[in-house]
Amino acid sequence: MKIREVHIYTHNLPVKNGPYTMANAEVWAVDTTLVKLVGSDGTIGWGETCPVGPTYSESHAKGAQAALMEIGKGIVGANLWPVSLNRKMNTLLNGHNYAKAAIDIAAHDLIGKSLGINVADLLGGSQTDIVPSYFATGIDNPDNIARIAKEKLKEGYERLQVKVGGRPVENDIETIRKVWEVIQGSKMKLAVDGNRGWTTRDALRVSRECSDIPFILEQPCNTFQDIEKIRCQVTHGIYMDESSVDLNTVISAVGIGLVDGFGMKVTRIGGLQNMRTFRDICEARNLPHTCDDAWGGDIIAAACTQIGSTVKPELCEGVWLAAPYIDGHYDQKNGIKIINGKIPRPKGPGLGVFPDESIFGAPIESFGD
Ligand code: 0XW
Ligand code: MG
Repeated sequence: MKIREVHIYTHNLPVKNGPYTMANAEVWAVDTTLVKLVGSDGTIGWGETCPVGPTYSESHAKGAQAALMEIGKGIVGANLWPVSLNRKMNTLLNGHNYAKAAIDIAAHDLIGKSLGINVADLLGGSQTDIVPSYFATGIDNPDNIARIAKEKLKEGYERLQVKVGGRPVENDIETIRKVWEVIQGSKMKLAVDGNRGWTTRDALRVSRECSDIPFILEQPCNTFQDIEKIRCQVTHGIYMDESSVDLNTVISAVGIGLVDGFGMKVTRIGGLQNMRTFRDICEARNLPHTCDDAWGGDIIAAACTQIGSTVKPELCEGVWLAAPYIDGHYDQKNGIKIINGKIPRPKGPGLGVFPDESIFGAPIESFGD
């Protein structure tokens, strides 16, 4: 099957009860970018990419739009099967995984809808229809974060990611200690996410001073090299998030035993085709990982949930969704929700969601017929 039309849309998503804060970002609203593909048989598929502001990682909304404008014309008439399509996109633009991901996701949705197959099955088969999620806090004072930990534990979440960095490290240590007082003895797993915000000096201090608390350190410092520097000096496991920019970097990190797992974003790695390769590399080395994205509505949430459901359950660290921070859904009926810390997987064809495109207005660009 071939691509007949490509349409690009943008849509503003205000952050409910904003801002969302991380070591390197304070986000009040984001612009998401949507791709609608029409196949040669008239079937429609949707993709989405939504950087959480311009400072979280090397992606931003206008970059996604520009990259998609660059690629759009060249993929009209291209083969929809994901391996061919990704190779084609790479002949049209170097890099820009996070933009290509929207096309790759739309292609998976379209193929699934055309064949009447759910995307989880296209990706190898789901292991569960109830996918575990995890809650990520923002940056706040230790008592507030401990209160959120208590609340989320009660709601049924089995994993909590506490944001740190971008402030005196003593506040981070106090936050970790107060959260641990709340969740100690429960089933809740703890991740401490620096979002690149600590120096290696700070990361070493936190690991030393909290050596009695079991948590993993997620992207504590800015670079791959920073992680290499602290790797043998910390007692906590390390997960890489922002630095795992492509499959090549993932292979390098896995190959030298740099990390104990990953916080992974579907769009950063280039979409569902690359994500399934990433999933299989992790399974070969027994490495746990999440299946997230930085932000976005029902389309990206469905993509994360579908691939998350195919991960070996022991290695699945959860699927994070921006849904709690977004008012409304693109698909009122099948929109993705978190219930008691878990996500019921939509089982319809393709991604299992059918966006109401009137929400997005007119396309900013269209290619094809
Ligand atoms: C918690 N997240 C998955 C959502 C925000 O975009 C940041 C991200 C992370 O783990 O860094
Ligand atoms: Mg992270």
